[in-house]
Amino acid sequence: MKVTAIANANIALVKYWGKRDERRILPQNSSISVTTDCLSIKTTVEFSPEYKKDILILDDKEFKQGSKEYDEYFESFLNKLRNLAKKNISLYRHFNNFIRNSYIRNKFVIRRRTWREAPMFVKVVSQSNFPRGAGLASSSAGFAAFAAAANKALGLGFKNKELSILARQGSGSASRSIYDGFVEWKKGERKDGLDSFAEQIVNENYWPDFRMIICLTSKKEKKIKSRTGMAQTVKTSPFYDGWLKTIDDDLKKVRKGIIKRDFSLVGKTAEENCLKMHALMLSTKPPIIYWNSGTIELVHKVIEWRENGLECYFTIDAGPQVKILCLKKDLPEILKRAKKTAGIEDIIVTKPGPGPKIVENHLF
Ligand code: 2P0
Repeated sequence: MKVTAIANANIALVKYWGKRDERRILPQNSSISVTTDCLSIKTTVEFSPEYKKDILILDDKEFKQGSKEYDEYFESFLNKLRNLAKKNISLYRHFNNFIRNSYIRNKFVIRRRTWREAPMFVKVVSQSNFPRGAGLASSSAGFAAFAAAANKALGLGFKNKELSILARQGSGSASRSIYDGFVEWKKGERKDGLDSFAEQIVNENYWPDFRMIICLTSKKEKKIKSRTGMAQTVKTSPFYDGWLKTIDDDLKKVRKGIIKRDFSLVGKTAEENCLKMHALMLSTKPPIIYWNSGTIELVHKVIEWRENGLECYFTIDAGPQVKILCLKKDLPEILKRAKKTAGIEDIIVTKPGPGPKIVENHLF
């Protein structure tokens, strides 16, 4: 069965940077994000015994089995899906039908394999409407769309909690893109990761005045992937324990700020949390410096505008892009000023947006 899903990237207000279990993708700390309404990835998946290998095409680029990216990002996720499929009864019928039909078609006797023995490969084609791998949380949207489509294609029947656990095993931040609005990924305590999933704090309509202005200072793919960078940080930053000690307080403030729609509390805490994460990156050996001159220019501007009475805050992820947090009433003025700032290549305005959707028009 061919299924297509669309999911949106989320931007963290309290960041995830470091794993306690790299294989299961279990984080060192909980995190909070807002799902965007416009950074979207559309993904079509089809599992079929007719495919002789996995075929993965992301933004027109094929990721071949055996390549570094395939091994690092897809192999274990695809095997996970195959294992889930084997446990699934509805697939039994699908495979038996396939085998019966091919028997009738070919008019020769085939050994009646059980569905458990049948090879199960997948074709995945995915298109994003924003640059991948540039610090815009593309893996959050990518794996959320992939998980949502696979859930339907394999008839898994997962609800949000299980879907969040599944998406997490593709990419940690994808666990949060399963929901609309403001979302918290609870780190969990269990070794098997069954209590490490995201939950919604409030839905996409709860705080209609919340805005994020995404200022792109470079569309190039970053040199250090988040996965590699965060592992190196956990191993080498002398500040990592200090970071973990402050997280509960940041989570509490951002959660409370969201529920009370207290923009100052959310903005101030998110900015401080982002700077702490970048202090970790800078203190990693070898250092991870995602910022460029446009990033620094905008950071200074946001602080200056705020000091002069225009309330706004910044957050920056694993890349050079600056996301300015503001309220709807201040959007036109901040946009005008951001456009005049040196080093900005493009600007995208976003607000709290929806979770994954299944759609009819497939990519192949
Ligand atoms: C976040 N980032 O909370 C943080 C802030 C980047 C900076 O989640 O290894 O791509 O696939 O779990 O999810 C980027 O990490 O890493 C990330 P994996 P992921 O949004």
